[in-house]
Amino acid sequence: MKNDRNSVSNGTVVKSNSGMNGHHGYGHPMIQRQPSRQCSTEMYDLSCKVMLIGDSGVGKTCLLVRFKDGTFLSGSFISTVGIDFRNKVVEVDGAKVKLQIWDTAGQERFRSITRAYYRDANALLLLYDVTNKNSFDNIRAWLAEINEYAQEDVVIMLLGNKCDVAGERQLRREDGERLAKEYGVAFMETSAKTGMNVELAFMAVARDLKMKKTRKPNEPQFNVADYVDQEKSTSQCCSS
Ligand SMILES: Nc1nc2c(ncn2[C@@H]2O[C@H](COP(=O)(O)OP(=O)(O)OP(=O)(O)O)[C@@H](O)[C@H]2O)c(=O)[nH]1
Ligand SMILES: [Mg+2]
Repeated sequence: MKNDRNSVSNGTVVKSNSGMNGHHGYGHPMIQRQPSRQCSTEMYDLSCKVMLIGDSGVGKTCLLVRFKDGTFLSGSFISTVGIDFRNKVVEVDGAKVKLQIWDTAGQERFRSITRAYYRDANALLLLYDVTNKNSFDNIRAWLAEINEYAQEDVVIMLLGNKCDVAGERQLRREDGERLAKEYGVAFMETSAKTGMNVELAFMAVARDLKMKKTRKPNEPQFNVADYVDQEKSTSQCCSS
């Protein structure tokens, strides 16, 4: 079992000259954060890099905060600058899996920075906002980026976020399901506000990694898309 004692438990990496502030106190964007004094002592068996990607405003940072801290960032929207990460160790069938979760800036001007991180990612959570058709229409372009820059065996999960918003919904759940099927990726609707399916999205990624690492040659492959279809909740998500 590995020990995280000597590594940075969280950090900010930014290569831009933007003068904007970082997101919700997640570190000043202009400063490469120094190794944290409060190092994690958490032990783990496996570690996995997960990236949150998608248009600006779809809820990537909120999804990470919900998963990491169990809270929702309401109020005024502060767009992420550059790229930032947080670690969380979760347990899958008795094994401790460290998820290193990279929160990227959705704004176009940061695209070249975030691209540089794709090739190290084991899993990509690709978000759109169910109340914003444009963010959904851009998913094909995001998938093309993934195809170009990410590892071939990267796990991709399409997430329709903000499914708690009923009135302003512009996309039906079926729209997301259809697109995911076309590209052969896992899909579910999520809400960083209510927490719906948030834990599942990250746990499915952790499980996939663990299964890949521990699978014996004669055992069937773990299918993450089937797994989330069985486990996901659809009750609060109305398809208008
Ligand atoms: N109702 C609702 N609002 C959400 C949800 N997730 C995020 N929001 C709101 O959407 C806005 C944008 O959220 P962020 O998480 O900052 O968006 P982002 O994808 O990180 O944006 P960039 O950092 O610019 O790429 C904020 O005002 C959030 O409060 C959700 O699940 N439901
Ligand atoms: Mg953000």
